[in-house]
Amino acid sequence: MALERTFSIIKPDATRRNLTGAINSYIEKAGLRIVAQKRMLLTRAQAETFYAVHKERPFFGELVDFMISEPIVVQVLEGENAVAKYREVMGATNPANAAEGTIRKDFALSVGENSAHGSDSLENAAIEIAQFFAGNEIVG
Ligand code: IDP
Repeated sequence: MALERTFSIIKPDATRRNLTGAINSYIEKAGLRIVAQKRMLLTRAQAETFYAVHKERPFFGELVDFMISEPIVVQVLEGENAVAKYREVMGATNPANAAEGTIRKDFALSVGENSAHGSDSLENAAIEIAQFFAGNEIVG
């Protein structure tokens, strides 16, 4: 197993309900370290770029509107196998299908307002981290 970094977003439905600390405790209990973190409001352009892979999907407009509706918290998480591990800690995209004890099972409101984002590959993690953090903002 390798020490990896993944990119995480605590989404607007969660910041709105004051769940940043609660979600961070799921992350830390899983053995992942939060090595960078900032609260910010995404611009529409940033949200459209971040989710560009979904631009042809019917929910794209709704997703972008949601992601800019309230502040988000962007994070870099570090640990053994961090990409896959954080996907496990988050649970399935649709909270109805998420396993017990996962972030999405416990906090998500719907398939769209699902509280957390985590990179789906090591390659995408590096791209997403670079979109939001300068190297010297990440302290492992
Ligand atoms: P992931 O976040 O679990 O990787 P993706 O399929 O990459 O899931 O979708 C990205 C995000 O788009 C989801 O987390 C969710 O917020 C939103 N989304 C996905 N499917 C739907 C849908 O059917 N309706 C509304 N929003 C959706």
